[in-house]
Amino acid sequence: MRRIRANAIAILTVAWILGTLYYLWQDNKPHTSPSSVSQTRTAGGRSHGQRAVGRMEIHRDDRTIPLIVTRPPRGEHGGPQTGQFDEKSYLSGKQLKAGDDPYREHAFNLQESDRLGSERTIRDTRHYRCASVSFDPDLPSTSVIITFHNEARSTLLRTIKSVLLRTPSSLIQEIILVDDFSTDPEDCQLLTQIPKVRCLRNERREGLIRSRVRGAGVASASILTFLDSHCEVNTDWLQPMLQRVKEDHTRVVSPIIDVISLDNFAYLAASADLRGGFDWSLHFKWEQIPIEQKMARTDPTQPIRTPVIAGGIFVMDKSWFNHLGQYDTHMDIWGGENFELSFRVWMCGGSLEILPCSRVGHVFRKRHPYDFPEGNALTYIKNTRRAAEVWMDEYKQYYYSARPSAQGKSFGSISDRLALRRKLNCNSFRWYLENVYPELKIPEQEAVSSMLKQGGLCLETHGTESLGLGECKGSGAIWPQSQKWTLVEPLIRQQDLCLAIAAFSSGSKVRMEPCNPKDGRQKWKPKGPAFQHLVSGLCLDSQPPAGPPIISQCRPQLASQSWEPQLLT
Ligand code: UD2
Ligand code: MN
Repeated sequence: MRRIRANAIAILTVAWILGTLYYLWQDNKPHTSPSSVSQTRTAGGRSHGQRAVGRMEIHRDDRTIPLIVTRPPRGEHGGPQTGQFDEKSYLSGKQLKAGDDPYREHAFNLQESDRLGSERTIRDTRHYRCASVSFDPDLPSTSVIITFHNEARSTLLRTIKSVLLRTPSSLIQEIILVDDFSTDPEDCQLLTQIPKVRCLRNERREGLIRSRVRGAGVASASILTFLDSHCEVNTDWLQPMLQRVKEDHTRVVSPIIDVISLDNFAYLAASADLRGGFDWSLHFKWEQIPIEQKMARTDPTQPIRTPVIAGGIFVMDKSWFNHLGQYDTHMDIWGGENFELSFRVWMCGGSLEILPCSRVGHVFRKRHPYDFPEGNALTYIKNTRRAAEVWMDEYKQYYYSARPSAQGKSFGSISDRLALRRKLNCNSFRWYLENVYPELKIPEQEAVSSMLKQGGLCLETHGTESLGLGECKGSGAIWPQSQKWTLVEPLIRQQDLCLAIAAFSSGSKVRMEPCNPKDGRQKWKPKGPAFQHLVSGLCLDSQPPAGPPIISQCRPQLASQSWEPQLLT
């Protein structure tokens, strides 16, 4: 028995080795029709006629683990053609001095980044099925816009080179660098020796928002692609995004953002099950795709709808960008613009998605390596306040509750943005919450204490059970407990006691009982100036005025059903 098992294992092993060798041979076989270059490009990347190193992959669950990684041959897709650019002298012009803290200037390990060089092999982190997705042969080209303020030369250069090396050159119209008043103008200027690279320099620090708008303003392609200045794009990152935007110009699309370690610059695959979300303080976070959507995803190459984007890496049609009002250029330096753009896109007729077959690496940092002229906190508050004031309607109250320090801070005029919102005829924030982000929990309504006034009289308790109308006895913040009511839907309460009906029929008395939110006899909702009992549909009525209140058919225009809550300050 044991012998048979051993033989079976040996046979399987030999078959596996032979299979592998055959696979490698197939993969290395010279392609027969170089003339068919770029007839159809697949996300697999190598169009016909290109030389490839052998590759073998293990497919496990939804991950692809290449054992032998393909190295893009120089000039893949016709790049990199770095022209007259002298890379060595560019990089050596700025290098870490012995003994310097490698994290100090950029909040990542500069020494490690410098050591890596500008071209390196990274793992293709896409799901293996992405390699067989095909794209239109006539995808539009794009202008890539990269803004930066004092970026490290080695990361900036690697961002640019990865774009030139890993993208079919016909798809890159130009790379527009916006130097946001970095200390050394040459960081940007010298890079224009690389074909397709343009450089704009701000004459003063503008921040990433106005810098991007400036870059977009000079872009000559019909599609804009924004990147941070410390990215590395992965195999065939651009085609899935151009395809989606070409099909529908109102889509704004992002890649999955992989992680480049800030310590050793390892390129790490990010989870493919995440989308962008936020809490009421307008703090961005990655969150799991809701379970129902996850279950419904049979095809891992399909787009993921996202309520917000992280902000730095996305592709958008240029006329759609302009039509929707670009960015709020009164936002400064960094932060908040991703919410403003995301709300605007969804509420004004577009959509946001993450494309799992597009991967771009980014160095996520723990702190900002640059200064904020007005201070980091104030700037974030100003920017997010502008987003909340323009787009969040009555829900902005939850932003202020979650970020009390925002109250009273200046945020400039928003009249232009409000006019834009009216002109574009955008949906309400409530629509956004219901249709795009129903998972965002709306905080419980805060308990409000008030008097319930009717004419000159107030609803009051007599002892623990009975109720009636009495002369209002208080002023300012000082009111007797017997006349103080707290409205927390569906309850109308006074400490631990709640307004309850005795029976469900018209004319039934109303009295006080220990609160129990599950008891149908205690549930009320406002109906104009009246309070309607939820189950019976009848309204709280003070007739006859001498006795306890009752419930009767709702006629909120009746004085005896009209309760005027008067907030206590
Ligand atoms: C994330 C976004 C970033 C932006 C930000 C919110 C990603 C990968 N990154 O922050 O793009 O949406 O959230 O605002 O989604 N920069 C300037 N001028 C400045 C400050 C920054 O040009 O005054 C540049 C900077 O060099 C970089 C880009 O703006 O290229 C984004 O800044 P970051 O990398 O510090 O922001 P990050 O990735 O923490
Ligand atoms: Mn960044």
